Amino acid sequence: MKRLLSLTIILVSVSFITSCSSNSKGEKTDKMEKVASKGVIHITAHDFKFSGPDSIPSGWVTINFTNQGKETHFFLFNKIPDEISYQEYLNGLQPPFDNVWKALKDSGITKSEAINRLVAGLPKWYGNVKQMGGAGFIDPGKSSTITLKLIPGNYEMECYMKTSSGVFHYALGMVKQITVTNDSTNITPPKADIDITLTNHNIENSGAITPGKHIVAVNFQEQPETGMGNDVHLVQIDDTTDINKVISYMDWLNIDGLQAPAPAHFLGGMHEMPAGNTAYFTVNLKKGRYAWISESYAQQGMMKEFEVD
Ligand SMILES: [Cu+2]
Repeated sequence: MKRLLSLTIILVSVSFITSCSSNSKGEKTDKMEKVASKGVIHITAHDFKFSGPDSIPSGWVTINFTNQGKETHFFLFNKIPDEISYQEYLNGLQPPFDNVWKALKDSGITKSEAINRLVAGLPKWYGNVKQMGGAGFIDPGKSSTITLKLIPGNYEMECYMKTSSGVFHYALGMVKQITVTNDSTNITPPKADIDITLTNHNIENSGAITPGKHIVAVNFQEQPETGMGNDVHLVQIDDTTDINKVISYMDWLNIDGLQAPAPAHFLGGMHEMPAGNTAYFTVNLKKGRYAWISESYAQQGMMKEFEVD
């Protein structure tokens, strides 16, 4: 039986790729490579495409992710199995996800039926796809800096938020091929002052959460053998926030899941990585209420509310 790893991820993977935009690409790539060689990469989200380098070094990499769009975005890195090409990856994953999403939306199939259909429709190599982290959900106009350790290979990067009419962002062009090269950065991981540990399926944290800037370490202690992975996002809660709407929003299999408009403000986070990895993201907190929340398991209680004062 196939591993239904992050469905989520896959999801993402798909479709109509817009090829990288043409203008002064050589010059741009050159510039990006210089930046990348120092271990700091800049990736920008627009409605609906990513701009950033085509190749980045392996090892510890710091990525500054800016959302210049009007919608909530994120990115997730999927390491493509060695035996297939980027195009085969997209071609293999797009139809099952498209079909299942259409059936959920138009025919009202149940979520468990949707998962069964996905498992049946996914290519054999799907179990060899590795989700390798990425910047969590982030509001328009905001940016987030993450640091994570990448291994060389061929990657796909995607955003699978949905527009208000239920179209995945990847289908509109938010998908990009990235090569992680053998050249390694010399940077070391940052020193975190907040630690989060993710297990099946709980969020624990330590370290004083005060107003101001923090570096959050996310320890992927456990990941499920099958099903979707554990990740964490930071959501801001105020008196107008309907927390049940937020919980429902986190799961793409819900009709309103990941669909614009977002029911709250999202401030970044870290997508799933294999167990044993640690990755980092920065936050700048003001006084107020927040929650660490999981994408796939929020409905099972994988969230933790807290107050900054
Ligand atoms: Cu997006």
